[in-house]
Amino acid sequence: MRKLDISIIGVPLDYGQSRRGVDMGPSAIRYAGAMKRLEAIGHSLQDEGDIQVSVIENKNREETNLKNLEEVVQATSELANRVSRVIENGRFPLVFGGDHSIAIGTLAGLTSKYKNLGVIWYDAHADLNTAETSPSGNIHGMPLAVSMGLGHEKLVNIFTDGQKVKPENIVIIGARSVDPGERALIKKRGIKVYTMHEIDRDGMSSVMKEAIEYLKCRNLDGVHLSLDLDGLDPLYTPGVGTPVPGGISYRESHLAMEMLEDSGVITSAEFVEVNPILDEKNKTADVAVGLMGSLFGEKLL
Ligand code: HAR
Ligand code: MN
Ligand code: MN
Ligand code: MN
Repeated sequence: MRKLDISIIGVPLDYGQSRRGVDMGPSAIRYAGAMKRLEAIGHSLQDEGDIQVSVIENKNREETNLKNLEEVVQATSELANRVSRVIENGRFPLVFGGDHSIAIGTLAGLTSKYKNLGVIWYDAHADLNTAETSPSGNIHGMPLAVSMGLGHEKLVNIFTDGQKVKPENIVIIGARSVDPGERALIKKRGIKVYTMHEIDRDGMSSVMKEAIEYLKCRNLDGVHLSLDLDGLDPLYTPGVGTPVPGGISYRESHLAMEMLEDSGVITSAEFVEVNPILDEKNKTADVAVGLMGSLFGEKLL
């Protein structure tokens, strides 16, 4: 098992969507014992604290249907800087959200080291909308498109200009709520997607085996895991803003994390969309920390 020097970064951002409470996600995940859990496995942990998230006073806000654009730009820019510093110090970035728009910053910061980065997007949603295709204007439905270089220029040009991740280096797992514009983009760019259909039909073991093989064939210098807790069925993770029934089970998710750990491919990770206000006794944060345990090498025996 790899012994890692892990740096935790909290991002209490809730401006990428419309429900309050997800800004308390980092606290909930810390409270659920993330540090102790990973230290017990043998890793060395450092908590870098939270990114400052501010309301931007800007009387001249541009006309756009993107909600809270300036706030998301500010927070994700700072996150990108922080992530790049963490990897420059040879440490493993582990980011706690916050809504999924934070991935714009995480992926941007990772480009300071990884020039051919792979991404596993564990999510009920594809998060491939742009201002033109978004049904909601919520930026948390856009981070994967932004990272491919598609969307508002202020988001696309965070940290460095343009594309951060190549479409063929992306694998989406658990999708079951995909908008028409996202479907078109998946087809056009040939993004690899394992929907709930493939997970039901072939089983998580086969899906993860294929996904890992697929990424290993791409000559990647790193693989980022972006885990949206709504990827799991709301039965297991009720504390999320946009629950979608028919999701990945608790055991399937642990198996997925265990297989990623066995593969040794993951070089950074983030856990997002934990909303303690919508949760049942911190259940969702507890599940998040359990999954981290499996991802970082906790064994049953
Ligand atoms: N696709 C919808 C939109 O763009 C919903 C996005 C959802 N939520 C997330 N992201 N939690 O995974 O508005
Ligand atoms: Mn808030
Ligand atoms: Mn998401
Ligand atoms: Mn989602």
